[in-house]
Amino acid sequence: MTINELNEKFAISGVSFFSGKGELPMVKIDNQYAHVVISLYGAHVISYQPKGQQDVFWMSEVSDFEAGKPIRGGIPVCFPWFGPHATDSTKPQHGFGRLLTWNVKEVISLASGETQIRLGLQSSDASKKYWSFDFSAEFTVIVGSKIDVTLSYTNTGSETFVVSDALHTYFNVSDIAKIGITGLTGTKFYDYTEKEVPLKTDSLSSLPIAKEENRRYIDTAADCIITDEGFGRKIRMAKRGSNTTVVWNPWTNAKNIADIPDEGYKNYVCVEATNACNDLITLGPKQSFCISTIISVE
Ligand code: TA6
Repeated sequence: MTINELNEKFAISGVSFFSGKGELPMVKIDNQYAHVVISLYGAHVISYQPKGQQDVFWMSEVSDFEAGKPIRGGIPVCFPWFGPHATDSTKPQHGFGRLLTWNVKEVISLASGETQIRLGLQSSDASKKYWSFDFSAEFTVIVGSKIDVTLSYTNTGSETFVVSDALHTYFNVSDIAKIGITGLTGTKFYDYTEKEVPLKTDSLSSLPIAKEENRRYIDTAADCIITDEGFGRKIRMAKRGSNTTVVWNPWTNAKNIADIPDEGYKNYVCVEATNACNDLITLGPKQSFCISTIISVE
């Protein structure tokens, strides 16, 4: 659909579609609570700015905005696998959900004054280049004093499939030297900064980002709180349908990542609602699953 057609069919008060960076179709939502921008390419939340606040999400100023490449920052959707493909290294890291354009299903204003948008993605020739299965996925965002983001997917075929997934959120922070992450004390994690990926237990009361971190915490549904002394705020990341939480910051390895400025790692941390490791999702025909992240500023 063209931008005009999207606006004719789905625009409501405070919600409009536009051609964003790289001419990617995007939607902006303004209501009494917040300003949000979502790219239909990747079903990718680019910005969430609650009234009177800095953006909650970090976006790389050198991100690609180009079909076939992921957007760096905001909330990339990792589906139907998280990380490298299990058996085929030619397949894209983190699946193809972030590499295809999703269609708009519905935009509504809720009685609470919140705005809800639903996007959809079905299996197609494009998805079958990466994954042979039949599926239908939905991406729902509710914009209010919290942003509530849900990825749901259904097996619409006749074969069982196994999925790992993530809502791979990049949080905008004043300076990583001024933050601490709580909620994971005593939780076991695989440390992906070490070649052998050892299983460790987090013994810290608050996790600082003072070196490269790539932790996959297992068996946890707990909220995480990022306390940011520089911005004088706490960001809460709650979740549903996720038993793995990933914390990632590349530290100075950012200089080897083309779409992150060399010093860009100082202004974000990823805290991700994930299903990975021992927490894979197996869906038989007609079965569905949902993962959500619910983010607010306190
Ligand atoms: O969630 C952490 C992670 O899996 C890291 O290993 C790192 O590679 C990151 O995601 C970013 O992945 P991307 O493909 O977006 O560069």
